[in-house]
Amino acid sequence: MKPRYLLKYLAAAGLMACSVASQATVVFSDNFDASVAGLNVVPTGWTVSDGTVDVVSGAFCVAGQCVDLDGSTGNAGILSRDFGLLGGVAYLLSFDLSGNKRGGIDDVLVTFGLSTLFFDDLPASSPYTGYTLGFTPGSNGVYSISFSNAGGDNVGALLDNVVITSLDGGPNGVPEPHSAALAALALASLAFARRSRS
Ligand SMILES: [Ca+2]
Ligand SMILES: [Ca+2]
Ligand SMILES: [Ca+2]
Repeated sequence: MKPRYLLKYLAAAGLMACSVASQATVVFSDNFDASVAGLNVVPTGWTVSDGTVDVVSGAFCVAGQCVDLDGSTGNAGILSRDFGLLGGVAYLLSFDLSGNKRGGIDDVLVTFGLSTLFFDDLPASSPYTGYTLGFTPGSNGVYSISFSNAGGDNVGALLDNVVITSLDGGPNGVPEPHSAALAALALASLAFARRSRS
């Protein structure tokens, strides 16, 4: 394909990827079912800092596997993950959280970018409930979600089904295709400019 046609093709593809008005779009989801189960393991794709978490299964979970936010080392970890998000786009984090089912209470701090949600004295008997936390970045950048169980008695709150959706209101809520399309456009423009000059 000649560069100018390639450029037109990429431009059209880029515009399609960038300008489709989005309803709520799932940007990320993890039900932890693909992680390796075990004590003091790091769920696939996540980071655990300042302590440990467990990946457990069965009756502790909504389905399949889930995360016990207090591992088995006497020091509850911080489960986190980074995302490239677009400024001005409203995102919504949703997740299912349950008390630990084995007695006692837990405090859990959830963050999404600059937004926070704190569970004070979540009792063991608290059933799985869906919670949401919204965040609209002021500018394009890398932002984190994190789940932090206080204390360290090896029995923590249980987490399953973490989902991030982009809500209507931005030019495009899906970060990766957008930046990939822009990068492709930039490369094509560069190639085209080089070709034109020679
Ligand atoms: Ca699960
Ligand atoms: Ca544990
Ligand atoms: Ca606990």
